[in-house]
Amino acid sequence: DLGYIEGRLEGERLVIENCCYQTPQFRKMHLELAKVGSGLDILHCVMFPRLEYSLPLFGCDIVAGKGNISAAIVDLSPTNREKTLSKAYLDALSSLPAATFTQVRELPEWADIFSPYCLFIRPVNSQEENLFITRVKAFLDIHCSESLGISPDLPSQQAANRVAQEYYCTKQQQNDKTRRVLEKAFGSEWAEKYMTSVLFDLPS
Ligand code: BLA
Repeated sequence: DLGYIEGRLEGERLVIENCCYQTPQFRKMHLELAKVGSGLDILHCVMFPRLEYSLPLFGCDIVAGKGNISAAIVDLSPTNREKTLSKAYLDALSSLPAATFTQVRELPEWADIFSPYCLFIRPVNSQEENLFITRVKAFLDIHCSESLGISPDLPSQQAANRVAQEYYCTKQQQNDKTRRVLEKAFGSEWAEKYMTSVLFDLPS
């Protein structure tokens, strides 16, 4: 019942649309579009690997105000026992062409879940917006080709993957900027439930 959600935020309409997909490697591929009135659009995407695979977690958030993007973030975040990306990912990511942006944003305190390849920027023109999208596509190309070639882990590794995904979710739930938007429109209880059971949940 969460495919289409409507609430009110400071007199403006908040509309959330959700799509979820699954594959053999991914438990949940979540794409969300949130629109607050006509002035704020948020695109949110997270791919949760199944615990049988020591794959990183792809995450991307784009926050756009009237006419400009204030935040664009993308990462392949390590969610394995070692909390590091595998050599294959590191090799592929380090081989990407350099991408430089005018305004690199500082990550908040809770953000120790991200990899050294995390990109968090405010694009200053359409050229930088396109460069960001090119980067997202490159991350996804790497992620898809690595995911297709991977075999399931031993059970001991799977337990570690769960711990790492739990840690990732706990940290993302500390994002007060996301929480505030949801709280203002739907109340704090609803926001808590949404952040823990829809945005950043784990398999039971
Ligand atoms: C920031 N997230 C934000 C901001 C808003 C939201 C309004 C502030 C933008 C700014 O500072 O310019 C809101 N994001 C939302 C809402 C949803 C959402 C309502 O996803 C509803 C689904 N956030 C993620 C994921 C990542 C992420 C997957 O959901 C990273 C992969 C990151 N968002 C993220 C970070 C910030 C942010 C790091 C900046 C937080 C800060 O500066 O404190």
